[in-house]
Amino acid sequence: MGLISFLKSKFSKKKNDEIVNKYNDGMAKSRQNFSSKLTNLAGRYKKVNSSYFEELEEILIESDIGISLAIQIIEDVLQTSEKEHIYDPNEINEILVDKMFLGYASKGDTATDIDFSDNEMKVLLVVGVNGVGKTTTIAKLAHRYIKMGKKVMLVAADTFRAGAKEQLCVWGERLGIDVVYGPSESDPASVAYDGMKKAKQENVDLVIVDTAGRLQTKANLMAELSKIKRVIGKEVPNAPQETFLVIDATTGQNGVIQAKAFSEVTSITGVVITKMDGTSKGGIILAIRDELGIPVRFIGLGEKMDDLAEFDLDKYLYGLCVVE
Ligand SMILES: Nc1nc2c(ncn2[C@@H]2O[C@H](COP(=O)(O)OP(=O)(O)OP(=O)(O)O)[C@@H](O)[C@H]2O)c(=O)[nH]1
Ligand SMILES: [Mg+2]
Repeated sequence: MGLISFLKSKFSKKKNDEIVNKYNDGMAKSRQNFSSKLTNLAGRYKKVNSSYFEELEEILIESDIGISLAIQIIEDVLQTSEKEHIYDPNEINEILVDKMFLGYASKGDTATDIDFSDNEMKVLLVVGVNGVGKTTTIAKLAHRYIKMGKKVMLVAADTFRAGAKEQLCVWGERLGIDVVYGPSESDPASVAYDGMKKAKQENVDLVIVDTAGRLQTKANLMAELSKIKRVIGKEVPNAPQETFLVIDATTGQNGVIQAKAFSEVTSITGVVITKMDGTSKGGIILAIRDELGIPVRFIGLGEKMDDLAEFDLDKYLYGLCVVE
């Protein structure tokens, strides 16, 4: 059984599953774009040939899957087609989704959630360029872990943008949790230091540190991240255990460039892709995974507090490829 059939049988029974529906709603634009192109292509050919594969490759590239992964996937599909004598376009499209699955899954670790099993305080540092959705994602993550019964604290280490700490404080109030902040334009590392001190005193389970949006091309701002990290590590052993890079799905291949630049200056343990609901090119997740191997941990599927889901490859591919 191909993956599409498997996903259909896995998820069609789950019409009332909140998370499956969230993926499906949030990925509607991408699905509309990607699967309608596949259906249209399959409808125009009785039997696949080299121009079919060229068009198929074009569809992958247009979906932001990335050129090198698109080429690799098409080569894999071609090989299977020849080896197993499969030339029916619909069957080829099924094989395509299998290969997309492998394109992600074969790149290593797929761990998603933060591991609280050792009962040590966890520190999560959130980084990314301006306006990608860092602060909103922090609020969504805090909401998620509060619901799981964790004690969460926020630290406003974005001392740069006017209104940044106020924005985080508004979220803190809504969530009913403490936010540690310092004076405007103070050193973000010193706010991080105060945050760690307070978090230890208060015995929190998870501290989430918000940072200023920084362009990957600004060396001094990128160096500042290392300083924030060092200070956190001095106060809390092994921290930050997690550093999430937030990437806006609507920025396309630029997201891959950002991911490369950030991972060169600091170790990233996970990527959060936001605004999946705002793009019709949902393939960006596969491109980032292909280029960097870093697992996508969460995806943002809307602006509300609940519009965040743990990344799940099956649900993602179902949301992207399957029309029922
Ligand atoms: N549609 C949609 N909008 C989102 C999502 N995540 C964030 N946003 C919106 O993106 C905008 C920017 O979000 P912020 O959280 O302020 O972004 P930021 O990265 O903290 O921005 P800076 O601190 O200025 O660098 C806001 O209008 C959010 O509501 C998402 O998953 N979907
Ligand atoms: Mg922010």
